[in-house]
Amino acid sequence: MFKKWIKKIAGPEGELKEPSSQEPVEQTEAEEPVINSSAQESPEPSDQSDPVQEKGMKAGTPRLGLFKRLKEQMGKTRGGFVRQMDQLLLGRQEIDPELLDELEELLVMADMGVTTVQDIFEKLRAEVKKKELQDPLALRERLKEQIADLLKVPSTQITWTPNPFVVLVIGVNGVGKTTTIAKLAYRLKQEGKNVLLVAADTFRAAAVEQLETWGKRIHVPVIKHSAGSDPSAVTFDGIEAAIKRDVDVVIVDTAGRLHTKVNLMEELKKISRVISKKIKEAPHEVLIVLDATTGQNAISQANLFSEAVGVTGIVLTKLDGTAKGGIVVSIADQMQIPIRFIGIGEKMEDLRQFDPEEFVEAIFAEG
Ligand SMILES: Nc1nc2c(ncn2[C@@H]2O[C@H](COP(=O)(O)OP(=O)(O)OP(=O)(O)O)[C@@H](O)[C@H]2O)c(=O)[nH]1
Ligand SMILES: [Mg+2]
Repeated sequence: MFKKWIKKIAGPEGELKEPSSQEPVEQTEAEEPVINSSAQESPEPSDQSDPVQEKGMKAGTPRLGLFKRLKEQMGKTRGGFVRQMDQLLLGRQEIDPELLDELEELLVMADMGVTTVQDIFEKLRAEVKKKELQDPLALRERLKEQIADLLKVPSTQITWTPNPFVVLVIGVNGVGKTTTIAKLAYRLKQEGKNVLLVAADTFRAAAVEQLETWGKRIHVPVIKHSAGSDPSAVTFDGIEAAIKRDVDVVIVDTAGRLHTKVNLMEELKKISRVISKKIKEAPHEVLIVLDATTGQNAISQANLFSEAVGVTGIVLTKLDGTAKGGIVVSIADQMQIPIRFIGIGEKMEDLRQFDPEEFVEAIFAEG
């Protein structure tokens, strides 16, 4: 019986999702960056309507509703492993070894990662043995605390200075890089920052167009070249434009897939080098975007990208789409790279600064 529902909530092992819009094309040999190449900028939008009212961006949520929205959007995780955990604990008078075993299995199935879960339960079992933990409710509280602790990876906040502050966004195809960039740009703009986007995903025409469309919607300029051109060249022009225009934050969008993975990493290294040539200490932030619905796969992706370019922060998207929100814990524990933002939906404000306490409260909340 237990095994049956555990399978039901866990679902099949998450495979990498192929985005429908992406057609594989031959990768062209990367050229050396061209100084003063014909950088094009998307025209200033003539449409001055409220960007949040545009298609795909529903009206804003009042500030007070932020926690409520987080809780709602994490509904799948709460309804998934958290509810199953509560069903296990409900009605039990004491903590017996079977309960601990079943809970442990549940957390592994919720993508929390075998090593992470083992570490948690080693501590819990020791506390039970010493009679520090006596009843299932106290166990639930302790588990919540432990998860919150694991999520608190020591980190400094993003400073967004010096300016232009360069953010390089990387990750495999379809994880939500471009959408995240739009949400982040929107957020920074709301804070009064002058933002510039660079369309360095020149792999397919649709990618440049997608970023341009977002740029128009949120009224943020986009530096682009034509599709198929050298991503490093457009990056070079983007950084140059950012310096010239006194931009506060410049965000570089990159391709998620080229001909082979090796080439993608080489390309990213090259983009990063081009940025540092213009601004020595840049990119100031290298954000890897990971899709929560791909489960443990996300960890191997993060490792792969980290080896190639020094990742400084993680964005975990599509947390609204998984019953196995435990992946957050696994990533924080195993990567030891701060989770900067989480994507919890398709609205503009659904990119949240990651707050471990708030996150744990939201998934463990009643109702
Ligand atoms: N539900 C949900 N969907 C999201 C979230 N973030 C991104 N998406 C969706 O994921 C899909 C892919 O997003 P993109 O931003 O195009 O992904 P990408 O990484 O830029 O993809 P490539 O350019 O192909 O490498 C889109 O349909 C987005 O709307 C999120 O937090 N929640
Ligand atoms: Mg993209």
